[in-house]
Amino acid sequence: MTMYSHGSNFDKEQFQRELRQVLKSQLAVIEKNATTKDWYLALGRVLSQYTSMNLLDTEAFIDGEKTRKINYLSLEFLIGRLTGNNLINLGLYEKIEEALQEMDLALSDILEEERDPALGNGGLGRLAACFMDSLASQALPAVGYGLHYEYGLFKQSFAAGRQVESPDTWREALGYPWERRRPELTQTVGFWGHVEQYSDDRGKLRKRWVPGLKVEGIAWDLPVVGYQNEITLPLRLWECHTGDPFDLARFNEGDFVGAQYPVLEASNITKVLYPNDNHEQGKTLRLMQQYFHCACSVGDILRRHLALGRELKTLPKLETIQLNDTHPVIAIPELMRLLIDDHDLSWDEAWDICTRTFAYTNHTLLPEALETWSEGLIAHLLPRHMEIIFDINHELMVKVQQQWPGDIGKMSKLSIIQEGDHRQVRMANLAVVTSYAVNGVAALHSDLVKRDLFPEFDKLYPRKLTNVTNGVTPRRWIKACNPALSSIITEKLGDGWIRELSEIEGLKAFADDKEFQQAFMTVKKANKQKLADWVEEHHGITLNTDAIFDVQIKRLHEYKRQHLNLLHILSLYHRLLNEPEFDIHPRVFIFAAKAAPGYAIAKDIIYAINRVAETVNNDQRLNDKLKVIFLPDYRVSLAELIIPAADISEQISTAGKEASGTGNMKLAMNGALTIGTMDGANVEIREEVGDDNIFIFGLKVDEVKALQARGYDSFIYYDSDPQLKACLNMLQDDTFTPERPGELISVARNLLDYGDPYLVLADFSAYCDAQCAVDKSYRDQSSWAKKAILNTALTSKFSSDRSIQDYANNIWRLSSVR
Ligand code: CBF
Repeated sequence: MTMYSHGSNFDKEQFQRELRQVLKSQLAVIEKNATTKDWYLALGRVLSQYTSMNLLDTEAFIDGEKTRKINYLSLEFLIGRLTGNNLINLGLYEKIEEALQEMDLALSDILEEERDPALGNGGLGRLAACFMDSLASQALPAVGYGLHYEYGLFKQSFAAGRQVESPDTWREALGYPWERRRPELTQTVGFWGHVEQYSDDRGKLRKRWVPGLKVEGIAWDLPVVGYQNEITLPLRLWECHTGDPFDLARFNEGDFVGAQYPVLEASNITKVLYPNDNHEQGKTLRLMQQYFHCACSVGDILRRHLALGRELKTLPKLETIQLNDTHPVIAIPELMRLLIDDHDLSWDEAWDICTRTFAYTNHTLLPEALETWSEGLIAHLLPRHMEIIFDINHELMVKVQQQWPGDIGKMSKLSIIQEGDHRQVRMANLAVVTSYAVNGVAALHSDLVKRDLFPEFDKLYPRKLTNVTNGVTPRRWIKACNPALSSIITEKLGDGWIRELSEIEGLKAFADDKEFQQAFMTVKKANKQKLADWVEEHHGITLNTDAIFDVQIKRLHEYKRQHLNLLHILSLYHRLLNEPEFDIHPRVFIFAAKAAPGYAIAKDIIYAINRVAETVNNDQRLNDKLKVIFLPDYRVSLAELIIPAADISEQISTAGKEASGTGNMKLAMNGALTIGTMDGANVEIREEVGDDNIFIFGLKVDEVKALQARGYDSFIYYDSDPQLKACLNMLQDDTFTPERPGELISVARNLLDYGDPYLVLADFSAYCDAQCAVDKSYRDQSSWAKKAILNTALTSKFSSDRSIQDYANNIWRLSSVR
C-alpha cells in the first residue's frame, strides 16, 4: 500500500488495482455487477487505508515532539460527508477523478452515495468539525474526542407538511468506510456504586469509588486530513459496550429481572444523539453519555501521557483539554478523582493540575441551555464525583467570602450548587471556576458573557473571560462546496487563499471590474440552477433562477425567528394580491431546518411555512413573483448545495440570543448578502463588509432589554400596524388551511396571547423595510454584484484557521509541529 500524503506520489494504475481488489475481496462484488454504492464503499476503503497510515505516522511524530497537545472534547462533531473533502485535502481529487473516469465511473456520482454522518445538532457540532479541519491544516497537535452514536441526528421528512422523524443509521449495513476500530485503546468506565475509605500500604487513609457496573469504551478513529500537509489527526469517537449482561450482586440476591436494568440502561449510552439544540433536558441517560465520553477521553489522555514516561505534574504543560460547552464538564471531577484516588496526588496538587489544564467555551446565554444536573442524580450515578464537586465548591465559597465578606447573595449566585428543594449542580459555574480560560464565541456574545452571565466571576478571576470569534473552514465551505467560485478566485489570485484566507481580500480590487462582476454573477446563476435542478428532481417544484434566492437555513428555534420571515412572506403575499401598484423582484424563499422532536411550537412553525408555501406556490395570480420552499432533512450536504446558490442570508435572531452563528459566515463568504440583526457574529460581519454591503435592522441588545423591562406588549404592534394585523389574521382565519380550521393558530397565539417572547412583532416593520431595501438593491445588478464580491472578499476573518490561531496564541499557547 502506497502512502499518498499530498498527491505527489500518486500511482494511477496501482490505485485502480487496489480499488478493484477491495471491491472483490472486501465487498465480494464482481466489477460488472457493482453499483455506484459499491464503488463508493470501495473508494472510501482504499482512501482510508492511506489516511490510516498518515494518522499513525502523525501520532508517532507528535509523540516525539515535546509540544502541548489539544484535546477537543465535544459531545458533537457534525462532520458531514468525508470523501470529497478528504480527496481535496489529500490533493487527490482531480487525480482520482481521472482514474475513475478511465474506469467509466463518475466521481461526482460516487460522492453522492455517502450518507452524512450527522453526529451533531447544529452550529456547535459543525464548529467542532471546522476546528478539527483547521487544527490539522495548520499542523497543530490535537485529538478530537466525541461519541460514536449508533443513530445520528434523526432524519426529517414531511407528511402533509408536518415534521416526521425517523432514525438515522449513518453507518448503513456495511459500516462507514472512513472509520477504524482501535481495540487497543479500550477504556473501562464505571457507574453507580459507592465510595469507600481504606488504608493503603503506608497506612494512609484514602478513598476509592467502587462502581456498581462497569462498561467498556471502544475507540473508533476517523481521519481528519490536513490540507495538503501530510498531517492527519484523529477524531476519536467512543462506543459503549456492556460486557457482563447482569448486575451480579442483584442477580445473586435472586433479582433476576432487576439485575438487568442497569445494564440495559448502560447499553443505550451511545445509541442516539440527543436531538436538542440549545436546550437541556436533565435526563439520566444524557448524563451517562456525558460521563462515559469524559471518562474514556480523560482516561485516554492520561494513558498517552503516562505511556510516554511523562510525569503527572507536567500534564498542563503538555495537554490542554478544551471543553466544548458544558456538555463535557464532568471531565473536571473525573480528572480530579483519577489524580487523587488512583495516582495518590494531594488535593492541592490535583487542583493545580486541573486549573491549568482545562479551558471552556461558552456557546449560549439562553437559560434553558445552561446545563444543571440534580445533585441527587449525580450522587447516585457518580458518588465520588459529587463529593469532589462539593469540595471544589467549598473552596470557591471561601474565595467568594474573601472577596465579598458576608455577601450571601454573591455566594448563592456563584455557588456551583444551586440551593432549593431540589439542589442542582450548575455545570457552567464548575467550568468557569476550574478553567484557566473561558471564551465566548463572538465579540458581542463574549461581552454579554462578562456583563450579564458571569459579571462576578469576571471580578473574581480577572482576565479569565475572553473572546474567540467563531469561524468556518474555507476548504469545505468555499473550495469543496463552490468549485465554480473557487476557480474564478484562483484565476485572479492563485490558490494561496485556500490555506490563508486573508489572501482572498485581493478580490476587492475586482469589485468594480465589470468583467469580474459578470463572472461572479454567472457563477451564482449556475449555482442557483444546480439547486433548482435538484429541487425539481427531488421535490417537483420549479424555481425561477432570475429570482432572488433568499435563504434561511439553521435549526428551527423561536429565537432564530423563522416566523418573522414567514410574516414578511405573508405581507408580500397580501400586498401582491391587494395593492395593484405593489411590485417586487421575483423572490424564492428557501427554508431548511429541523425542530427538536419535543419542541411543539417549532414544529408548528414548520407546518405553517409548509402550508403557506402550498398556497402561495399554487396561486397563479402571483405570476411567479413568490415561491416558498421548505427543504426537508437539513444536513451538511444540503447546506453545501444551498449556500453557493444564495443571494440573501437571513440572520434575524432577536438581538442577544444568537451567540455567534456560523451559517452567516458561510453564506457571506459565498457572496450572499446578509439581512440581519445586530446579533452574534453579524456585528462583526457588518464591521468587515461595511454598511453598504449588508442589511441591518431591528432592535439592538440594549433596546431589547429596555423594551422588556418596560413590559413588552405585542398587541400594541398588532393594533397599530395594519400590514402586520393582516398577516396575523391570515394565520388565524384559516386562509391556508381552509379544510382544517384553527391549524395555524398556535403560531399567531404564540406572538399575541403568549407574549411573543422573542419580540417578533417589535421587529416586523423594520424587517419589512430592510427587505424593501434588498428588493431595490437587487434591481441594480452591477451594484449587487459588487456587494456580493465584497462579501466574499472581506469575510476572511471568519476562517476557522483564524479562530484556531486565536485559540493557539491566546489560550493554548501552542505552535505548529512543522
Ligand atoms: O458556537 C457555535 C454555535 O453554537 C450554538 O449553535 C449552540 O449550540 N450554542 C449557538 O447557538 C450558535 O450561535 C453558535 O454559532
